[in-house]
Amino acid sequence: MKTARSFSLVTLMLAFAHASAFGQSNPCPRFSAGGVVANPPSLHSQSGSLTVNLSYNTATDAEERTLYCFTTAEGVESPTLYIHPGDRLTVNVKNNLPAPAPAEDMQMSTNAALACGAATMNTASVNVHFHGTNTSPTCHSDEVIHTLINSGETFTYNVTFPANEPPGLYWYHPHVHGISEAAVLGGASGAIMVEGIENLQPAVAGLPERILLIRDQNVAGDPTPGGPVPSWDVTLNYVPIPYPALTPAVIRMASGRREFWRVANACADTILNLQVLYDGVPQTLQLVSLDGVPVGSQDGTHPGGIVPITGLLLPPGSRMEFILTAPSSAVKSAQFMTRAINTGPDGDNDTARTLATIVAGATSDGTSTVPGIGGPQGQPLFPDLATIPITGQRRLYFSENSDQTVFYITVDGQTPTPFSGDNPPSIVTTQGSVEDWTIENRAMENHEFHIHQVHFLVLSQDNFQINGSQPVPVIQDQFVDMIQIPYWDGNPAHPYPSVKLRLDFRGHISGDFVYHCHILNHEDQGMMAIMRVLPAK
Ligand SMILES: [Cu+2]
Repeated sequence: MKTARSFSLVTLMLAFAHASAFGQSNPCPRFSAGGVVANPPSLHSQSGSLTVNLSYNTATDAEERTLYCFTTAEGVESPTLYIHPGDRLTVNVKNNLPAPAPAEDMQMSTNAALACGAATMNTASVNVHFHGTNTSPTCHSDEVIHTLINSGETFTYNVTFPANEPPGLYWYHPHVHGISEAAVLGGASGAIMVEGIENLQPAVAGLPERILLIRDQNVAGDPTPGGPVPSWDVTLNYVPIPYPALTPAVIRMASGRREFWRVANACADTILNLQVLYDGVPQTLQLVSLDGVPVGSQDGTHPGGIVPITGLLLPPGSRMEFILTAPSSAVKSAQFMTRAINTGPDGDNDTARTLATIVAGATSDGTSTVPGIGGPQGQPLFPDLATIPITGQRRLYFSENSDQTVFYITVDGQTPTPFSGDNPPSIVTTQGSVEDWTIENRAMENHEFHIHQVHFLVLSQDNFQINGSQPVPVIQDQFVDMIQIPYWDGNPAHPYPSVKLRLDFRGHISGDFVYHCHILNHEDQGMMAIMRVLPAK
């Protein structure tokens, strides 16, 4: 097949780029700037299960940046894990990082009974979060509060996906509080693909499938951000777009052909606002899915629908999947880009960058292929949520201390407290509840709300315009697991920007969920809290 052959050629070219950049010994190889983008390697479940052995490694690149990565025994880095709804995903994680000095050990929790894996945390600790998945937060599943895998240790995850997990793009990354930003900036992340989207969104069946993970990393030399200097560099499937040259990566598409793009903002900190331009004109992206949930499928009465958009703000952690028609031969220049973000007076410098130049030719390079229609549509995970009576309402807010060294997410009326695994849950509810949460931003920079274990329905986006921000129309009434609340302008006469979300705890999952800002620098500095979902009696 043409697709398969072109993929292997690209793989060979990229393998050469690896070797020339680092030699054979670097366990976390990265591509050279200007490289051709190819899908990550993939592993597929069979007969209801997928078992993966991943080692956690570190290296230092030529710019003295610390890299981190998950690799298989064969040296496959950050594989995409393809599973079906209802499958069991087993991940055996071996931490290959060198042991730090004993003085670095910190107590993760003072309650030894809560330990999951190692009891003390240090700078070499790791764990794994299965972002967006509606899986259990128990030890050996999607648990991040107490799970620690330390240097030399091996730990097994057995994650059972529900039979009604929405098909789409999810991702995995380390989530040890205090060092999650460093691990994700280091590149230790990969995609999880829950299969079957073609049965809910038939328009994608048989199309070339392009998986794109946008990551961030420190800018070489650590220049002070501002003006043209971004707070972080970004990479596209490990092809860097480094400041100051900002050389874009290359995406090779078959001229005029449609592709299914599955894009994750796998950045630790960088907010993206993605567009595709042909000769300067924003192209229509046929939006298929947000955060792993097919758009228009939420009410359970129809499988899905396509929403045309010309771009989308994508918070860290978020995913968008869309159909894009490749440029015709008449197009002179084509770019996949992120626009600049207004993050607020106290925010980061997330600058505009061309991520890739799109080159249209005879073949679609570096892609795989979406299967044909054939499987079941599955049952909706969140039936009737828009119309069901709610059982409670809450108000939460993001805030920071005056010198921006401590970050909080607080239930209104409680005392702002930075996260600790020893904190009691800030919210307690019971399985079966349906709650509306208003989340305000009382800080002068953008924050990005995420909760583990469940998606939420976006009911409203309020007071965004006080600082010139705009609500994001396409996420209204959709299920997502990430939402940005833009910054407050500091004017006491102005209301706080806020969102109203409906959360569904009727599912099969109980236990301690965490919610936090997905700018991981903020999460590491305290902007996370625990909610406890008690099992239904
Ligand atoms: Cu934040």
